[in-house]
Amino acid sequence: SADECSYTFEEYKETADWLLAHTTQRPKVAIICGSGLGGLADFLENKMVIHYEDIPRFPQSTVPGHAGQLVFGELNGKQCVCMQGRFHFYEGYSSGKVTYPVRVFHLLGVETLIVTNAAGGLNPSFNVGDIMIIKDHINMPGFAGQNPLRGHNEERFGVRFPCMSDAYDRQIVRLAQEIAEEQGCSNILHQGVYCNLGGPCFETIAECRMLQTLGVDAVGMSTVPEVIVARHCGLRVFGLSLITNKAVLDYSSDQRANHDEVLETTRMRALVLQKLVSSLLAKI
Ligand code: 6GU
Repeated sequence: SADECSYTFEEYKETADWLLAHTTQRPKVAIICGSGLGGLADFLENKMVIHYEDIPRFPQSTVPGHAGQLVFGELNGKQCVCMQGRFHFYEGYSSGKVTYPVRVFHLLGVETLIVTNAAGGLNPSFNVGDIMIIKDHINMPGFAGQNPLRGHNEERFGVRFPCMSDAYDRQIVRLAQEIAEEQGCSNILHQGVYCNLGGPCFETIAECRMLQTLGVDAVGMSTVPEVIVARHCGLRVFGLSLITNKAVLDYSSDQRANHDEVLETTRMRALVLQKLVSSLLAKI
């Protein structure tokens, strides 16, 4: 169905066991790289690359230009696994497919999930190219019943009614803030609320105004389903949004949200974001 995690425990297990048999690496951290931010995986040492199409039961990437591979390796001395290419709901994947890798990571022994994304800035104090630590989220599709945990609850992953008031690990947020100060990039770093919409349309002006009224600082089309499934199975979560453009809030503006601007900003700032994640890894 469109929104259920309809896989059996054994299916996730089969994928995880296959991966455990095909690499000797045992990462404790998984990183899901957002659009234009997959370059992080290129910095891994002792890399082992596995294409999604070679992994049993793993969802397949269909979008040209998305790498579609898991990269195992060491970043700043820490073993990790990176998803280069994530699955988005707007591509037609069910939220069960979007979040499939998260449960596989859990079965691999991963304890911490780091998520990155490109997002539109709604907070007027945010500039294009700034980075926002996700301190909380609004799962907008959830208001209409679209939740990745809808359907049968697999108790081996987690409880029926998981708490979400501590979704984003506050200790890691503090560490990231400290590192940003050390690296001299705290002037472009904020904390805020991320809201996901289904996409693929960018928001109307009325929708942006509504989101701003609701206390949203950045808006995007990803991340929250993976975070919900990660928290359900007990992973610690840390998230970063790169503000790639400012959401349009004014009818007299001739700005238009577009994907080229998103990609241009990720090219400009990917290294700063990658450096932050890399330094953080050494400390978690
Ligand atoms: Cl303005 N909106 C959404 N939904 N996603 C985005 C974005 C805006 N900018 C980057 N990703």
